[in-house]
Amino acid sequence: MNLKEKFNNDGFVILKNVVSTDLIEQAKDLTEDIIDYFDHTDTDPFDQFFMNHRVDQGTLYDLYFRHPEFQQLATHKGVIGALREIVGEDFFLYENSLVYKPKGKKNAVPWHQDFMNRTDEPSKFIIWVALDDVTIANGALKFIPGSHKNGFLPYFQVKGETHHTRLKLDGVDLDNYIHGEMEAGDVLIFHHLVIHSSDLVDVDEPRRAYRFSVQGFKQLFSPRCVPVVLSGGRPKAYKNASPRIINKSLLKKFINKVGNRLSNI
Ligand SMILES: O=C(O)CCC(=O)C(=O)O
Repeated sequence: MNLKEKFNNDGFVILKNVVSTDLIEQAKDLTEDIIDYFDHTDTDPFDQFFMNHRVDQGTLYDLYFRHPEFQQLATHKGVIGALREIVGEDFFLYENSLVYKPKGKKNAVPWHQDFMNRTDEPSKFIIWVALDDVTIANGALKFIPGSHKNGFLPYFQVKGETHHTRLKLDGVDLDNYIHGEMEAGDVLIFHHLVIHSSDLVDVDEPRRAYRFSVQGFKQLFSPRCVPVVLSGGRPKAYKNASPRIINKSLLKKFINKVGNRLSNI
């Protein structure tokens, strides 16, 4: 099976040894600084543009725009090459964050699909660049292979949590999961509809992954900031692209966002 066939079959693939140790060490060092800084303050100089980091829940947001070190990971030749095989030539950065499991906190992530409340948007492809070895002990993701083929499933939301959208479990077969174990520098790519979760852990070994999602040109909308083209984007792709907000719920979200920005000026 080639990469695309394996991805289509399972809903995820892990690529070994893609990103060099230098780039991984650089990102880890920076991550330590960011967490240390935001452990001691609520003041974020970028807060009118980006989501606030949640060091209590292990999510640092919008690092691509804040730190060139993470741009190097998202635009890495090996990562973009693999994505081209799976997604096609033209895609842009939809959103990005860094996910880890703070010790001593409620760090389990219950079963879910990503973007479960965005049923009217095109498919997204989520990429994890492992900064540490990701093991069962430190909280590897668990996947139900092939579950992306069943489309969006019913969900409920828990307010205030970073991973707020959760799968309603009735009738969902969760027995045959696989752990996505990785070594630092490996890259995981998964479909946003594949069912996944991770367990509560309480170990000293960190599990940090730079996580970003991409979307094809079918709908040029990014929930924060602007669509940053990561691959292709030559005018021949424009015929597939809708630069407009094409449905009412997106239009409402967009108007609210602009309204909030204006009222803060
Ligand atoms: O950090 C975790 O364990 C879960 C992250 C997750 O669900 C995701 O990357 O989509």
